[in-house]
Amino acid sequence: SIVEARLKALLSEEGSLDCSGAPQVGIIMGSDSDLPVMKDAAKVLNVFGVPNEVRIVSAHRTPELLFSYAMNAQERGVQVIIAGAGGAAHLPGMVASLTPVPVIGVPVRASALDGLDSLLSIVQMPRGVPVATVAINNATNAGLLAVRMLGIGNPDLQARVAQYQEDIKNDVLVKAEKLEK
Ligand code: RP5
Repeated sequence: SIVEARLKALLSEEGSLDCSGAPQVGIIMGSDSDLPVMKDAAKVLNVFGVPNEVRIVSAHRTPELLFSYAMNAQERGVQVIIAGAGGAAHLPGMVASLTPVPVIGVPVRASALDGLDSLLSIVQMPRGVPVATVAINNATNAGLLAVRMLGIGNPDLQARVAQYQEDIKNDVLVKAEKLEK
């Protein structure tokens, strides 16, 4: 599809690995204009070797698709859904209302309000329907949170998360050391 081709192009620019297999994580977004932000979630999952799929599913423009995606995700083996949207960002909350699968919301900076609209739309879910909301445009953290969730039942994956934490720590320490010299 056009979306897959665009995503592949965006990922290959940054040298990401391809990751196949039945998707454990679904990455969905309201529009292809969200792809430049949301590709970071796919990038993280690919680096950690977690099979994932990327789909455009709009709460407002394709509500029937939203229903069928959310209602079929669990039986298709999807264990975590990452949903990004901008503006009146109903996608993560609507998906969370239709599936028992945990949903991570990414507020995309898409409109005149600098992403605050998306953040508040996603984070202010009413009691009973949780969406784990990450920072504005931070699809990387959404990917990392999904990996941590899957790591609960997968010691190898959890070990890779711990290694990643070591790596980012060492990265800071090396930079700090350079600065001192
Ligand atoms: C939302 O509206 C999408 O998630 C996107 O962030 C925003 C703008 O969409 P486009 O007009 O660029 O398609 O539904």
